Amino acid sequence: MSRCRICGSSISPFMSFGRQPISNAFVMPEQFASEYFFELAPAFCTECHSFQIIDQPEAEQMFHGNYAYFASTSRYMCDHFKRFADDVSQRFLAGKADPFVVELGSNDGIMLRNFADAGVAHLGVEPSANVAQAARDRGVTTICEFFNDALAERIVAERGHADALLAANLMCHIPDLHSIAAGARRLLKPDGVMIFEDPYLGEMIAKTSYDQIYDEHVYIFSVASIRWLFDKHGMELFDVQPQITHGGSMRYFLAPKGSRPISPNVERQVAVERELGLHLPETYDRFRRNCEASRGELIALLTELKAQGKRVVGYGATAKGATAINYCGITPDLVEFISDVTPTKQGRFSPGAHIPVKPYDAFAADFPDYALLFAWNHKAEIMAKEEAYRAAGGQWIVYVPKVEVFS
Ligand code: DWN
Repeated sequence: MSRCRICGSSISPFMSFGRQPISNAFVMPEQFASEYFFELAPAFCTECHSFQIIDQPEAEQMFHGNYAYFASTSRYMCDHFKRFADDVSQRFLAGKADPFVVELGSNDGIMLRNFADAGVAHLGVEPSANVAQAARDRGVTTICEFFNDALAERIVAERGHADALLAANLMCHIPDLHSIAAGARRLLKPDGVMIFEDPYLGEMIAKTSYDQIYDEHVYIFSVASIRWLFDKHGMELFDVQPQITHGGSMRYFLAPKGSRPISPNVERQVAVERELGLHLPETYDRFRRNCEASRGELIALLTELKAQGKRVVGYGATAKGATAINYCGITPDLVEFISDVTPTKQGRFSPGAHIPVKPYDAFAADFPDYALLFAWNHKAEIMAKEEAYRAAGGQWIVYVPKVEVFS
């Protein structure tokens, strides 16, 4: 039995994905023998509605000076964060004298550079030194630290209170959310807002996108779980907005209690979650069965293609892919290599299964028969630029929302 990180109730895992590696640790052969593994097992807390993994590796093992993920590798995500920044400016900063914007987990500055370019005072808080430096190189003021209540106090002392505290694909990575929520309350001006987005539990369950569950994602949030948590810290959820990014995300809008009218969107989404049964243990039993079925279908397909002598190559060496690869038992025997545009991943091997990661040119120079789309969340963007592969007869394999081949 384990304790819920949010409310302290007892929780137990409803399934296990088995031994999993650090999802963004792309390794060299001399590191194979010392690779770190942990048991990946999710649980749902019926008391505070939080969905979380039982064990998570230490933060320093995941976020450090060689962090592999640079958010700006997707053109679509660059546009998405431009729209996010514009929306924040128009809706919450207009008319304010010298607004101050803070972003947690600001990565390579993909969002904050829009504020930097507009001359808005800003601060990125990013614990991985290499991506933090990439942000600085783009003119984004960034400190390389983990955010918590103590850092919030320091930022207030050194730079003042914030008008907007932003985060994207960050909150779900942090085990001690109470410290984040307390820090957010401390950092914000009385009329300030906290806005963040993360992969959404409702979408994950509906799409059986089990690969959203990996070391970095200690939580997958619902509206009910976010409302429960921030209520304990004098903060109120005043709006929510579904997003199509990362396979279906939710954007949460929070403010000090009583400072803003509450949109009907909040109650509406909580009602949707009850209809989806997100509060019921049987929903997670069904999810487990769906994961098992998906795994069986994907492995059967890859095995059959191998028997037919077809070449299969992975597309996008995603962190998500670590769960899919290691849970399903995908080996270099079934997937020849994974193509990825990120230089820090190239020439290395995927965590756990050790499938070679090669530059995009390796894919383009010798098209495979099938491309297994680990970056399925970027499907529209990737399909738009892979016309030549399609024209050459190349086929795609996806496994979310179901295992499927298409051309
Ligand atoms: O929360 C997180 C999300 C936002 O980013 C982190 N925990 C880690 C990371 O997760 P991921 O690796 O699953 O994210 P993506 O955005 O699905 O990764 C896409 C990968 O595919 C990158 O390595 C870049 C690569 N890629 C590519 O090779 N060609 C992406 C595109 C769009 C392409 O055309």
